[in-house]
Amino acid sequence: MDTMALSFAQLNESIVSRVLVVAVASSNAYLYPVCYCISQWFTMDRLELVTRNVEEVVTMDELKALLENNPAPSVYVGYEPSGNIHLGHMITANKLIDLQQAGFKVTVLLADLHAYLNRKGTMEEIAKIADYNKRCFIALGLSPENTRFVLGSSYQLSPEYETSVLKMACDTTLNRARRSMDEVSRDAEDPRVSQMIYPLMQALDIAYLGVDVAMGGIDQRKIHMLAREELPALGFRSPICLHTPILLGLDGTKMSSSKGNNISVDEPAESVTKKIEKAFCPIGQVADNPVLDLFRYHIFIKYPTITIERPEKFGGNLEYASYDALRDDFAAKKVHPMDLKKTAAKYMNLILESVRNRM
Ligand code: STL
Repeated sequence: MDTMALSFAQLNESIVSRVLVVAVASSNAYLYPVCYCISQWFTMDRLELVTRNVEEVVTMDELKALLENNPAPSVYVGYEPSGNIHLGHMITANKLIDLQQAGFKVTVLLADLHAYLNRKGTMEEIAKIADYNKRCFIALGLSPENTRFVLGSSYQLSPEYETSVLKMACDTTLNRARRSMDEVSRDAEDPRVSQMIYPLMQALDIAYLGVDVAMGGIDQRKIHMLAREELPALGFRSPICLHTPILLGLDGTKMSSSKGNNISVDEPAESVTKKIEKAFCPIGQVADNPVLDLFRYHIFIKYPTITIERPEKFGGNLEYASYDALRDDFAAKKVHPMDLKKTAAKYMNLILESVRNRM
């Protein structure tokens, strides 16, 4: 049974209900009605797990109804294959793992045709990268048995799908398609027709993958709103959307691979430590603090308690069992940025080492 896949960290969180819901939802069909009742009793805990560290839910009422009525709903996230899997991908992967623990069936779309439409390479180049990405996501902790990986081109070239694209192209104004791409496209100044097809296909992916929930970074929200509006006219359901935050880079400015302000899954430990040690982290500042964000979105997800090691003369070690407690002490200047950074580097390297060992 799937409970075996639950880690000690999750058990430590002592939310027994989650374990029960997952165990029950994934056991046998005869138990379904009983389990369904039990799972309802625990809906609140499931909702908490599903929505933690999420920036936006569209809509919360629809999500609550889904959780109440369906012990095994489905969710997908799409990625353009990328040679550089980094902290941003890790945030969505962590969220997918939460969703798996909450009983969701997870699909990861390796959106090779979307990468092509966004002019990221030839289809051959993109196919190799997609394969590497699948290995990365499994190494990041997505269960290979319970995750469906789908290559976009495996269904997006069917006559049915293409007919839907053309139908949606008739229904959607050029202005709307262009605006939906504001946050995601390159060459916003000189957009190609391919970049107008892109959001229509992304909307249709939700329908063709048959998922209840579309997840992505908050930069995907305009495309998701387009999907919610346009899909019903084609006879499909409007999806629930779950948006994770897009964080700043370690230097406190917008993340960008050329600025070296991000961390890759395959980055050597010394480089991770160096980047974190020179990260933006003013004394007592909580807002837009990328080092605190590492604790919130990466470290506390994997480690229920963390220790800040300090010499006795600086007050000795500190232990924290929640992000909020650490954040409050940092805000009160009880934790110095240098100690916060050293601790972040230690835990990030432990996390990344275990990822690398699984690749
Ligand atoms: C990017 C960066 C990123 C997300 C995406 C692309 C998402 C692409 C996508 C494509 C098709 C879908 C869903 C998502 O159905 O963070 O360049």
